[in-house]
Amino acid sequence: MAIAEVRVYKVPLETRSAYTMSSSRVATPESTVVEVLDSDGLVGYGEACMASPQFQPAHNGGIRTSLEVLAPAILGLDPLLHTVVNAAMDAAMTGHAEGKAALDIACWDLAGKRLDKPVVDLLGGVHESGSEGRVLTYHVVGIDTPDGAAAEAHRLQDDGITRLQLKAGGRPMHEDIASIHAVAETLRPGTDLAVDANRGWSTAEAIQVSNACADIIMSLEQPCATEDELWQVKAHGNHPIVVDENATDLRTIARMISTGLADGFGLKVTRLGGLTAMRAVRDLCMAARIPMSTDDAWGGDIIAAACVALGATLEPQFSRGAWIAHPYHQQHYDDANGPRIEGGLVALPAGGPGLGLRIESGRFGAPEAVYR
Ligand code: 0XW
Ligand code: MG
Repeated sequence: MAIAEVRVYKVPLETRSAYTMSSSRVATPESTVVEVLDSDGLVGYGEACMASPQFQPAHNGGIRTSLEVLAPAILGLDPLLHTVVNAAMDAAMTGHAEGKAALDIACWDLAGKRLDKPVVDLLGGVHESGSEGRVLTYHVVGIDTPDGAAAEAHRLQDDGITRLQLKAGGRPMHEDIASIHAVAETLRPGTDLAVDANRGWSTAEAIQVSNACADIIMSLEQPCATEDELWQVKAHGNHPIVVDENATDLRTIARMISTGLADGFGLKVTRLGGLTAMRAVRDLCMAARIPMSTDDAWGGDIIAAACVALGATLEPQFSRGAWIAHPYHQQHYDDANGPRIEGGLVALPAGGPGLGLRIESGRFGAPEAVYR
């Protein structure tokens, strides 16, 4: 069976609760959903969605525009041949990992449906010490006052969350330090804290924050904008470094591991180019015993299902969690099976083979573009 048609949809995901990062406040990102149909009419779903134009060098309108080149490049190919599909996309266009990721994820969904297998099994299967396919997640505590951040941290831990990511940066450093201490005082045994500045601090600020919080067990996620700056913080700070926005590809990630810069990664499926590319990164991180997350910038049930499927294959000791945007937009493409957080975990969608979602035809309205 060959890829016969690609349909592209624009899906607004209105943020229902405030979501602030050092660089931006998330409003209503417009997700890109793709349907990839094979010659039998079987449909695979993929998705890519940026939270804001500032988070990383990608833009939701640009993702849909990149598909003008990428979609025709995969027509006629066998969607099970992931290496062939990705090679064709790379030959057609340099970069634009997010558009490639949407098509790659759709091919994994289509392959699972064709083989009557869940994507998690095609990726290697649920790790034997996992929680029966329920995957650890982490939850964000947005930029807020110390009292507000502490109250949210308490609420989330009451709900069973054991991984907190506190946003920081974009404001006077002393405000960040106060919020970090306030949240740290709420931490219960077993709750892990990452402080994520999303590139927002200077090296001096990051080092001063780390020194002011030297007694707090936490990690610093992407404190500064560049790899060189992360090295400075690594050398003069007191906390493990988690690399997110700078972790753009396998070669870079391999270097960050071999040189000892990264103590962990915040990895985005679409920034790496999809499940095919992220599977290789997963294997490297597991072999190197470096914890990683399996998440994305934003998005709906499709990208969430892809993140959870990959997250379920991680050795739990090295899983930083699979983050999903659902708590912030509260929308589902599949009301019954769409991923949601319960007790700090996310269950694998149980709607059937592939990503496990059952999405009704016409769910996304009229396509923005059709390639056949
Ligand atoms: C928390 N996320 C996965 C969602 C936001 O887009 C930012 C990102 C992160 O880890 O920085
Ligand atoms: Mg991050």
